Amino acid sequence: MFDKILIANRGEIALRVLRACRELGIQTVAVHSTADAEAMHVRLADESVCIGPPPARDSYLNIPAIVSACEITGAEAVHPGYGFLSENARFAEILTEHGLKFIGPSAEHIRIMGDKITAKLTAKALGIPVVPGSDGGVSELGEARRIARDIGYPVIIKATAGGGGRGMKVARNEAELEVAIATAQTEAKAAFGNGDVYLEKYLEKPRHIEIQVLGDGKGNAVHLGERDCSLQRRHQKVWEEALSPALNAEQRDIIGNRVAAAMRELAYEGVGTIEFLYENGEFYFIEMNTRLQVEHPVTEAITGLDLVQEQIRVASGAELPYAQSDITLSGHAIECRINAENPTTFAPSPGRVDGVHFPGGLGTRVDSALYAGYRIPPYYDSLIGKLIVSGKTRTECMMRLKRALGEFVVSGVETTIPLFQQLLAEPDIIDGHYDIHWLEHFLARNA
Ligand code: MV4
Repeated sequence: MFDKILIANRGEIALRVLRACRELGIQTVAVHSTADAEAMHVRLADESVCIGPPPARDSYLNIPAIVSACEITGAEAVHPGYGFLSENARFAEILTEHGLKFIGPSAEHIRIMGDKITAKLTAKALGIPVVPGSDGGVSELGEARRIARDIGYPVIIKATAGGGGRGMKVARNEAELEVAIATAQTEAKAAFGNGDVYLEKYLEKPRHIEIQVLGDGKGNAVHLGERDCSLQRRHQKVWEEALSPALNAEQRDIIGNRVAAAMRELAYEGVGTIEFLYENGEFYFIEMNTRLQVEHPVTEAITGLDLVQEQIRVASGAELPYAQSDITLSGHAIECRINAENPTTFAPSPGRVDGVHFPGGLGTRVDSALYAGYRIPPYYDSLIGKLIVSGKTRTECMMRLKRALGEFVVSGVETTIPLFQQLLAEPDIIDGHYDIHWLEHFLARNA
């Protein structure tokens, strides 16, 4: 096991990783920008190193500064958290070249999944169901027309370097196809420096269901059930739950076992998430995330596993000590992402947090780096905390969530807490009847 880990992140996820390290008896090194000198992750770590000025490109994305911080402190491994360098294959390689361990999958696996065309071809070859479309990129209109006629309109054009919803265009008929492809290529080239695009059947009202996996890089892998992340605004998840209200145990076993078998074949190391669109009882692979995700706590709640400790154990060379049959998925969990934003306009609301009170009690978890007097800097994302409730049933979770939101106090800045109180009064939310467009429609209705 490692003696010392450097945490290359900030905010709630830096605390999350720090807690896992401490429970494993591992020393922690925090890194921070000058804007984060007073941040909670710096206060709680055993040591800290300032790695640059406020803009992330000069600090949390500054690879030479992070490698130097490892060398200065004697850290043996780096946990990247999510965002920032967590899916940067070059970063993983550079750490390896310096004799440091990247806590996560191999650079090769990060690279494969980072290119959406390669990811989809890989998934298909591994027996994972994918959205019908071009097998590979499309560069010329005639080819695109043939594929679109074959799979049927509407179709969607996506950038291979995209992901997270950027660089997508829908064409509802052949007349719209030419412009959609040209626009997607131009936008992809400008945004990512790679204009390659591919084509898929456009699914009108799917749910976003993702499967959590964990592998040891030695051919052992398990799935840990799914999360339903359909409630999103502008491709930002707002509410996540495990398990999905839309699936039954048989559907879960079939897709879960497929995915776990694929990860064994890849000899995947670390945690990962296979994202699917789910419509009319069918799963369609769209992307794989090769990092720990924001919403991992709902999976922890239904499995009893500490996913960050598991990441660290497999990174240190341990084999998975359990098989799929040892994993039990029990109860229900819901996560609300709380942002420092106006709950109606979603305008960021940085500034001084005058006071905080976190809810507590059975089945209530708050992951947050806030404290009274903390100044939320304007340079980073606006996530200030996650409320995770768990219970025996979804109904119990909904009551617990309402109770916990009522206790939650953050004064001095605006937060999205009132949005969740509104959502809890919606029959569709109460019944679990929502798709990927539900939240945007709700917000448009209530604007
Ligand atoms: C789609 C789709 C419909 N059909 N692909 C958006 C983010 C990216 N990860 C994939 N996305 C979508 N891909 C096909 N073939 C609709 C979306 C989509 C979406 C997906 C998940 C959650 C929210 C979404 C909101 C709008 C569009």
